Order: sequence, then C-alpha cells, then structure tokens
Amino acid sequence: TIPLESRQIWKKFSLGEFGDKQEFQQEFVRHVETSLARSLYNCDDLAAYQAASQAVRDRLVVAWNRTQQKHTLTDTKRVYYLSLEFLMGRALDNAMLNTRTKQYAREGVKDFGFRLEDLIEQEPDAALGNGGLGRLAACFVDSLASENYPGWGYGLRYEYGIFKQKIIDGYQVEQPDYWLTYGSSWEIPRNEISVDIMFYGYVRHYTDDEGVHRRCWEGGDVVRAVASDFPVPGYGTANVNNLRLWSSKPAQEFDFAKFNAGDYINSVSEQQRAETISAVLYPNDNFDSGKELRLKQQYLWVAASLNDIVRRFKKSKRPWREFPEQIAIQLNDTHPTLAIVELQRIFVDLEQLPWKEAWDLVVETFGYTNHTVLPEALEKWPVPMLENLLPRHLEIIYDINLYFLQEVEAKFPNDRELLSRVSIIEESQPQQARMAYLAIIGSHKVNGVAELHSDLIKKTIFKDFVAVYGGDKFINVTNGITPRRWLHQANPELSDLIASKIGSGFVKDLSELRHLEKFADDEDFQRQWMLVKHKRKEKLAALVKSQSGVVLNPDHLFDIQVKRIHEYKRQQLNILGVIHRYVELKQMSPEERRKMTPRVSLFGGKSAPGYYMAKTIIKLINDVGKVVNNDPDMFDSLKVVFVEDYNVSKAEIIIPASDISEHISTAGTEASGTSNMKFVLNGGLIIGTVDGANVEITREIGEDNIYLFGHLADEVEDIRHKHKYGGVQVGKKLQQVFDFIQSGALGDPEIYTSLLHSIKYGGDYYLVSDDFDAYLEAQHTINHDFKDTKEWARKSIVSVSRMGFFSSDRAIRDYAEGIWNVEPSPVEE
Ligand code: GPU
Repeated sequence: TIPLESRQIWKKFSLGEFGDKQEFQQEFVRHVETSLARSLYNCDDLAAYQAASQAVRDRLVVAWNRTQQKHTLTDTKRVYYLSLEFLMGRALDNAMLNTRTKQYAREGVKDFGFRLEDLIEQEPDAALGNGGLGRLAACFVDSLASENYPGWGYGLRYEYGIFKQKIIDGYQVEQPDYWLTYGSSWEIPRNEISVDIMFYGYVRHYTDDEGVHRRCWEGGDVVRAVASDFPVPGYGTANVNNLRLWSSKPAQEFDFAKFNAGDYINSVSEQQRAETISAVLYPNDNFDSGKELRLKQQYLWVAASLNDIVRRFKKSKRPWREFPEQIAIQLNDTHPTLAIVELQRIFVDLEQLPWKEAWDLVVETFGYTNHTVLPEALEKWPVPMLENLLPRHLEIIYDINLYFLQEVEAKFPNDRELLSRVSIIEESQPQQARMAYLAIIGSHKVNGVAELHSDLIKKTIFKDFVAVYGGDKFINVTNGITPRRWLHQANPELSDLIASKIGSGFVKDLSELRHLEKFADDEDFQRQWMLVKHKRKEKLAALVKSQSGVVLNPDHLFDIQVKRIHEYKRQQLNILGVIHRYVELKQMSPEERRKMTPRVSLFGGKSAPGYYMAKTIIKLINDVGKVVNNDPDMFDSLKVVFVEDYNVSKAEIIIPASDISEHISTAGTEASGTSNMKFVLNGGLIIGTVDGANVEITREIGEDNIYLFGHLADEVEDIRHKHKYGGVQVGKKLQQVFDFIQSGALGDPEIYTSLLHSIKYGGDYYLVSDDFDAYLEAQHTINHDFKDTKEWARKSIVSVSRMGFFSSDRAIRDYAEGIWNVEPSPVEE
C-alpha cells in the first residue's frame, strides 16, 4: 500500500468521472495514440470505437475497484449468481448510459468527424448465451449493480458464443461466432487469479491422526481455470459489480516426461486440449445433451468459482458457521448443481468439518431457480460418466442421497415407490443422477420464474418434494427485465417522450410509469406516441431492407415473433396462420383485399443445430416469404420476413417496432418468457396463450389490453390423451393450409411432411390443431382493432404505464429478501 503521506498525490491523479467533453476527448486521443498505436491519419470507426470504449472502461475500472474495496472493508454479505450463460450483448452504449457520460462522448467524437451511433455498431455482441435464461442473467447483473447489492456473476469465458445464423436457400446454416477477434475492451485479464482443477483420478481412503476414517480425491488430470473480469456498472450509482468468467488453460507448459522422451509436438498439443473445455457454448435451449465435455465445463466453472468464494471467505477469518451469513449462491437452473457437491467436498474432505455441520451450511448457502418443466430439458448425468470424471463427487452424491432417503423413510415409512421416485439416482440403464433433485435437496429455497410456472412445478415435476419438505421451500420469483437496456437504451425516442411527461425517474424505478396513465386519453400525446412507434418501424424496415431487400411499409401492422425456434413456442402455429391468411387473401377481389388490415409477419430466432423439426419450421417460414413477397397481389397486403441471426443487438431494433408480438407457447410449457415484457414495455400489444408471465402481464395491464386465446394448462394433459387414443381432429381451416402446402405451391412438399405429420398423425403434442381456430379468431380481432388508431394508442399507453412490476430490479429485490437475505450496500459517489 501507498504510504499515508503520499496518498494526497495519488488522489490528485486518480481518475474521476468525465466532467465534460474535453476530458473525454483527452482520453480518447490518448487511447488512439498509445493503447492502439494509431494516429489521426488512420483512426477508423473500429479504432474510434475501441478508444471510446477504453476511455469509458478506465472509469469503470476505478469505480469497480472502489466498490470491491468497500465491500471487503465492510465485510458485507455477497451474492454469487452462477450461470453458464450471460447473454450480455454490447457494452459501450450501456456503460455510457449507466455512467451518464453518453452526451460527452457523442459531442466528443463528433468533433473528430465520427457519429457515436456508428462506433457503437462496431462492437460485436458478447453472445455467451442461448436465449431467455442467459439474457435473464444479464438483466440480473445489471439490476444487482443498480440496486447496490454486492453481487457477482460467475460464468465461463467461451471463445465462441452462440453461432451466427445464415439463411441459405431458406435453410439455417451455422457459422462460428469468434467474438474476440479484436480482443474485448471490457475485459480485465486476471492471469494472476487461477485455480487448478482436477478431473478423473481416484479416491484414497486413509485414517487421520485422530483415528478418523477419511477420503480424498487424488491423481487426476489437472487443468487450470484463469479469471477474466468484466465490470458491471449500475445505473445512477457509483457501484460497479463484477462478472468473473473463467477460461481453461493448460496447467503447465509442457509434459516434461514426454518432452524429454522426444515427443515434443504431442506434449504441446495434448496440453492444448485443456483449452477446448471453455472454447464453445453449447447451442441448446431447453434441452439436455448429456455430453462429457459439457460436464467438464460445468465442473471447471463451478470448482473455480467455489475456490474463489471460499478463498475470499477465509480472508475474513470468520468461523465456518458464519459462511451462510456472508455468502449466498444462486444456481441458475441445474447447470451449476455440482457446486453443492463441491462445497460439501471442500468442507468435509479439505476442511474436515463433520458431515452434518457441513451439510447444514451448504443448504443454507444455496438457492435453486428452475426454468422449465420440459422433460427433455431436465439434466441427468449417467452415473458411469460421473464415476469416471468425478469419482469423489459421485460418492458424496450417494451419501447425500442416502441421508435424504432416510429422512423420507422416517416421514413416510414403507413407501418404496416414493423412495424410488425421489431418489437422486434413477434406476435406469445406465443409472442417471437427476440434477434437479440434487439441487432441491441441497438448497434452502427453490423458485420458479412466473406464478403459473411456480405453481405447476409444485403440482407436477416436484410434487413429491413438496410432500417431503412442505410448501414453504418452493416459492415464486417472477422474472423481470432491465428498463435500462430494454427501454432507455433500445428506445431512446420512447424513453424521452415518457420523460417529457413524468420525468426520467422510471429508468431507475419503473413503477413510476404509473403516472403516465393519466395521459392515455390525451389525443396529442397519443399522436406523439404513435409517431415514435412509426419511427421505430421505419428503423426496422431499414434493417430488413438492407439485409434481405424486402421493402416493408411502416403503416402496416407489424406482427413479430422473435425467440428461439422450438416446437413448444409454436412458430409453426404462427406460420400456418400466415399461410391461411395468404390463401384467404388470394381468394378475394382486389377491392375486398384492400379492406383488409395490411400486415407484416416478421420472424427471427435460432434453432439448435441438431433440432430437425425446428429447422424445418425455419425453412417453411422462408419458403412462405419467398412466395408471398413475390406475389404482386400481396404487395399492399402481406409481407413475410425471416430476420437472419436474431441476437441482443437486433432485438434492440426489432422490439420497439412491434404493433403485435406473439407469445403463443402451448399452455404450461413456457416457464415465463421475458420478451413478452420487453415488447409491452415498448408499447406493443401482444397475442398470447395463458402461459408463463403472460398471466401476470394480463393481471397488471388488464385483459382488454391483451389478445389471449387457446386451451389452458390444466386441459393439456386430457387433450394429449384424447389425441393418443382418439386421433387428432384437423379442422377445416387447418386442413386447407395443409392442402395448400401439399399442392406444392411453396416448393417440394416432401420437405414439410414430417412437420405436418407430427400434427395430424403424430399426436400433435403441442396442440396446434386444437388452438388453430382460436388463434385465427384472435388475429381477426387484432385486424379489426388496429384500424382504430386512437383506441390502439390508448391501449398501448395504458399497458406501458402498468408495466412497473416487470423490472428486474423488483425481481432482484424479491430474491434478496426471499432467498438471499442480503441488503444493499451503496458506495459513496
Ligand atoms: N429457458 Br431450461 C431458456 O432460455 N433456456 C433453457 O435452457 C431453459 C429455460 C428460459 C425459459 O424457457 C423461459 O420461459 C424463461 O423466461 C427464461 O428461461 C428465463 O427464466
């Protein structure tokens, strides 16, 4: 540390916030000339982006250090959010807005001939996630920082994020997303922070000095996990939290034995294999692939994070019993469930705590969030794989299971069926470890992500555990979204318009939007409101034009469905509905057609590379687009667009442009959904099923302001049963659509056979046939309502004004109070 008498000098040179444009420019030029080694003669947009980022980053780093120092000094309880995905998107705009330096930067770069918007566009998305689950984690770290909670994210620093999607001949083609080509300006490499992680090996039994029988894990392969930190600025606060991502590296440079034996090339290349562990994000959404490399990713990340957390705790010199008073760890789905086992291993094997004492601390530390009821998404690891890769962990899992089953047996004697139902080990061939059960047993709270979903898990997949533990362990925390990125940043036009009426406090406290409702009937305000929407539709039209050449009319109704392509999300229902509309329009006279509400149907989203049915749906959408967009009869009536490579940055352009967006999952399948919240917050209305957070959105905004349709969650089981034993009834309208496709009007109908058969002869698991007519009916109502612009604007304003509940700030406060027991700890400015 710096001697006391010199600290004044230090402080004189310590970086503060930018006070004006000149200060920004000074830093900008310095970074161009020194960090980038360029000059005013070769400073292009990319260099300018990098210099601007580093200027902003420097400020964040100073504030980040202060925040961490303060939390260490005051020894406050910290929250650790363990997530295998953080779908952050771009950082620059967000960092400038959160530190309120955007104005200086804009004016600063303008003097040098740059448009700040062009620089922002240079940044590649940090796309370290698949969809909703990863984006939720990104919203949560924003809210943790903004609400002044001492909260860290822990994840993996994949070199390849979610693949880039190309559409070629209507098919999805995947290309690698190497996002670190120019490095990341936002990353602080922490090469000095590393943890050696073991795999394989064996369990050694021994007797310690006190004669106690002990076990310890030895002799395996070692891989090094190295930390990188990404500062997470809060909005309107000096708090800057940390997102720590781990990379895998070889544990030593060379295998000296081999090296000396002359096998130089192989000794190096074998070491390189260590790096493949964190190389690439698994591109599955709501699906468990069960691959060994994925298990290695999970363990490397979890073991490195826990080592880090325990090391920090040990520095405080507190007794172990205070561990849960100092530390809360949240498991984002079951991906980090091994953390439970790893902490128990640290306590029992390494720190030699008695099992029961250790286990109570573990349970008090962890909380588990479930994000799905889909059976194919629930993680199970084959026991032989665990035994090979993590032999000691498997033993600990067996012991956890044994004690748990004894507890169950004591409570429900002689119920063998129950014991086999709740056992962590499923008696299949091979045996499998059910990670959700382990997560429940090792956590003090389990939460679902929307009311309907939280009720559903208690009644279905976790029913037996409610019987064992009672209902209080299972709670709901409805998801939320950060108003910074999803309103203030993505839609400055709307944000400014709202602020002109109610001030800008809603960016920090979204519930302030309620003050907007009194302007809902103000015709002048309605016009301004719809003008913003129109502007944003123009902006989306420009994007679509530049990417696909298709010209959209911003006066038409924009109907948008953007999300991962999945049968349960039912993009097939949407596109079959579009085909129905096309067939109807074709049968009309030009006069009749002119009376119909003109529409744009826009789709976007990625399919998992190995998901055949989802890829077929993408092909169908693109083939419909090709026919419809080239049909002169449709020019003023219908356009169908598939936006390539949907990601966070594109979402920021697409979401503000919707009149209607679609959230039409089979009831009971979408745990929450979060884009539904983003669309409504941006003044779009929604068509949806009674599923996930749609239920609470309806309760908040009022049922007159949402277009709900379809069967309810509690009817789905019966309907599937009927399909199975009585066949599927394809109604007249849907049959018309099938006939059209089979006529070859879209091209070779063979391509779609499996898709159509899965509905008509395959049991229609997702109830497309059952909901089709109701879906068309709801769309019909929308066509009618859209013609009344004033009433539409009123609904839109009222809806936005009632969206305060869906801020991720509220969600984070719910977690803090209901699960973590942590308090905000603001840093002085
Ligand atoms: N979700 Br499980 C994902 O995005 N990926 C997954 O692998 C799993 C869940 C989503 C849910 O599908 C969505 O309904 C929810 O809003 C989101 O997690 C965040 O909770």
